[in-house]
Amino acid sequence: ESQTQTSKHIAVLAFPFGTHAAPLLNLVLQLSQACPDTLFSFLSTQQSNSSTFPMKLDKVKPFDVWDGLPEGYRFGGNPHEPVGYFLKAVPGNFTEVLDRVVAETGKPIDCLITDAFYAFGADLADELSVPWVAFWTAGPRALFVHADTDFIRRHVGVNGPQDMPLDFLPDFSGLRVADLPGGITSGDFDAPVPALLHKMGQALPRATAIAANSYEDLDNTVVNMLKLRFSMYLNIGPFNLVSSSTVDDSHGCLDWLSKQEQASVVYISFGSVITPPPHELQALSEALEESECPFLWSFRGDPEKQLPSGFLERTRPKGKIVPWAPQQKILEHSSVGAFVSHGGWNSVLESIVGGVPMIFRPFFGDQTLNTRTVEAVWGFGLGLEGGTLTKEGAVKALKLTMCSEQGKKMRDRIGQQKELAYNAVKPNGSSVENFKTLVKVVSNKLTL
Ligand code: U2F
Repeated sequence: ESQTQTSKHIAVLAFPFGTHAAPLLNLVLQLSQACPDTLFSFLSTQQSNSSTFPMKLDKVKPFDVWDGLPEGYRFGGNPHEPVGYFLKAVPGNFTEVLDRVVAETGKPIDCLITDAFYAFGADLADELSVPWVAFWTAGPRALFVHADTDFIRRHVGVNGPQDMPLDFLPDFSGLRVADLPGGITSGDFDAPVPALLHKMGQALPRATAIAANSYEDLDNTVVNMLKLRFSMYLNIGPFNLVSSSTVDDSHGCLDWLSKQEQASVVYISFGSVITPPPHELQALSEALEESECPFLWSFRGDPEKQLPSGFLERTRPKGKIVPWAPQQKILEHSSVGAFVSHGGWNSVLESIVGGVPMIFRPFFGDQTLNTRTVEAVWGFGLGLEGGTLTKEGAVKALKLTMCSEQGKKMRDRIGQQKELAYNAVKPNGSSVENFKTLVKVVSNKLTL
């Protein structure tokens, strides 16, 4: 049995919503390759494990924890609700399973890796006397505003002016209070996720190391501030360049793309959590028809029911709508000219690696921050006028991105950023070197 050959045991606690568990598992698979003598126990909910675990793995074992849902619970459409229930069940649901895993394997835990969301990782690691590695799945700038929430709140004031520039933070002058995630200066501070993130910001200085899915040259000023705040902040991404995932193209997206002209197609996806409201779906559909761009849409839901009547028939020659798409490969395809997205961090990184300018309709969390950062700091994407999808706003953004001088500039800038991303993962690149340091941390071989 492989377990008898492994000398170390690392426990991994995942956040089972959005695109969190998948990149964490990705990190664990990379670590498992680098530490063949280590057994990894990966704890998440049954639903999350069943969708993220690719196959039975020898040294990385999934364990299901309670999802916290009340008996007979039925999902009513609000994606934040199951998150709220789950957060009431932590950390008890995790520690219960951890105790069982240790008892069953006879292997005490040598290191704790958690989603950075879990501030309780600090106390848990102390109790176990092991290093705590926190994995941050979003961008450096979002981490920074959570780490500095108290300072920002004092400076802006609770419910302070939304249009106030954030120029009191280095390299934030292009951003405003309105671009911050909810729960930092306004909103319900006691709601489950804002409370969680506030605690996270306070606990993370206790982490032995923080690993993030980003790279040194992206948002470098902010990265340098994070390095001052934390004992060890390590960018080890972008993961879409360091891992090889299998491509599921059962809907023939890549074939379809290869029949389209260079940089002519608009790719649309709002990530794994969100579907825009009906009137915005209508507005985007009308804008696509008016702009006459070919489009590929990864659509969560039922397009027949949710898109305007006749739209599917009328756009069939130019458009392709699928329930799930091989997004990374699509964004790397030369036929794609723009990406309409919600601004999730994984999507931003994948668009950079594809060299595709973005148009954003942000919904929650870090998405508004990502939107403004790409638009105002990095200059390779656009927010929509008024922040939501209207026909006029979307037509304007599509025209600007696909066929204007400014669009060409955005493409040039993102092309340069793409090169920096590739450099980070070359042999001796910054992410590769940071990963080697992380391996030392998790195998307790670091001499500080
Ligand atoms: C949460 O993000 P989401 O899961 O909503 O969005 P992304 O971070 O952009 O990740 C979506 C992933 O799903 C993939 C896509 C990304 O890797 O390639 N995908 C796909 O393969 N095929 C499809 O048809 C559609 C998507 C949260 F909402 C964000 O605010 C956070 O930034 C993010 C990370 O913490 O998690």
